[in-house]
Amino acid sequence: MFYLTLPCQVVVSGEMIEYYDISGCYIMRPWTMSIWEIMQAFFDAEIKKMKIKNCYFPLFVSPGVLQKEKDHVEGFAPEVAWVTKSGESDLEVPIAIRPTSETVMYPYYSKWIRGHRDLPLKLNQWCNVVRWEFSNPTPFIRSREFLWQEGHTAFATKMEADQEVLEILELYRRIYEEFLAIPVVKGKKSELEKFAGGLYTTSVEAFIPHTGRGIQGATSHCLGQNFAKMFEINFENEKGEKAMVWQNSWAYSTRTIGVMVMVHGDDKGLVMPPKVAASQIVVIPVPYKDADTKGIFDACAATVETLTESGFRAEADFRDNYSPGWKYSHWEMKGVPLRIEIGPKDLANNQVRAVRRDNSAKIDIPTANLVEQVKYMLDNIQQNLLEAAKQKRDACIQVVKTWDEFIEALSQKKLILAPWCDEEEVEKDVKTRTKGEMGAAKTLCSPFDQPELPEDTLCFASGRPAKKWTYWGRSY
Ligand code: 86X
Repeated sequence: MFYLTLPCQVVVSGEMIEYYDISGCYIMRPWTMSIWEIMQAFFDAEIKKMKIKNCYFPLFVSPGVLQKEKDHVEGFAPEVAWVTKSGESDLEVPIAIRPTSETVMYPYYSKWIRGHRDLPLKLNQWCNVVRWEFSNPTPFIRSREFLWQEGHTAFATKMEADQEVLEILELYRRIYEEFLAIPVVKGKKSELEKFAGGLYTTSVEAFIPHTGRGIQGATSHCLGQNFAKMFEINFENEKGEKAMVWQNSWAYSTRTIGVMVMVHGDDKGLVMPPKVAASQIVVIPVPYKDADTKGIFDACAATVETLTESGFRAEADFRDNYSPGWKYSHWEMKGVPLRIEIGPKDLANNQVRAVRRDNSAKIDIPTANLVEQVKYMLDNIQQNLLEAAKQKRDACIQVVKTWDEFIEALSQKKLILAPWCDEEEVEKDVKTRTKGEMGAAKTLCSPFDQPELPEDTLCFASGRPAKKWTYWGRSY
């Protein structure tokens, strides 16, 4: 099963993850959590600009409420975890742990929304959720507990809901491209792949070149009025008539961090984009036997201070029980974007040596230009990571017109762009026809940015008239 694995050794030796004694549960160490916090600070500020407010609903769900949406819960039921005991005694009624919070929140939306002046209601929560998955657990990508934000909004009109779906999707694109340096495609999910409880689903889709798999990066759903019907979320409109709200929900999770590890990691370990790295620069003293050790250590401390004062995240590794060589490979495994070495020669020349993690380039920087040069290099690393990831991804995109080309591209682990008739049964048929030990092919999304589709183009799978270009592939 190597083709599926996120390099587990890499996240452990990079000090992101520690394994735990419950399968599918992982300890997220500071090197992980600071990435999460940086993305959270960005997203939280952006949604506040959109007048979305934070709240916190309970972790526990009563069985009655969970059953309320039984149509869409039914398929997920095996994944729901239950608390059945307190101490030695059985609970009178078992209590579910939230796998998502629709059933927890919407009864209160029904209570809080009365008239059009109560709308829009725009809430978000940062929390953990539990889904007791049975297929092979993977840190970040498929864990039984994960962190996410879930936004749940209600509007008087579909137009407002439609607009918000895309605004949120744009924030997700920015998290991936501007912070994690991962190129994504924005698009719409097929009827088969959308959230069944909703009207339509949009997503950002990433691609992992070396496994040849697509991965859904985040989703922004328009729920339409389905949940409003189920939970009786009604309001009196301006004309005094009873109306149903239009709802959205949207989420991104700690899975984003797994995508980052897989897209940028290399044979030396993790590669952190500077924008999310807990430490952007590590400063390592390189003392020789007769050298001025104190002078070198002082220069390291001064370097960290200068960089910190200028707003960079920098630290020195002064540990005396490890050699400089050991520290180099340690910080390479952790993926710190920039390493600064200071030895006797550097001290004598009033310079430091900088080594980039992304391309191993070594540059001597005069101490006087330190801040300016480091800023330039970090910006350049951030840009280069995105550019390199884009080139690798684009090299995997294969446009196909026929079934034979499709099968050939699939066997070459390509990200396939094909003209499609948009029929559900055709997608199901593609799934059955591609079933195998590698997993079936499915649609990833229909990109909003559609190439031109000549009028007489046929669907690659059914031979009927094609309606749109769609990305296909195996996925996580
Ligand atoms: C689907 C839908 C939706 C709010 C989002 O994608 C954005 C944030 N939720 C989540 N989904 C479930 O509804 C679900 C339900 C149960 Cl009961 C479950 F055990 C697992 C689930 N997984 C996904």
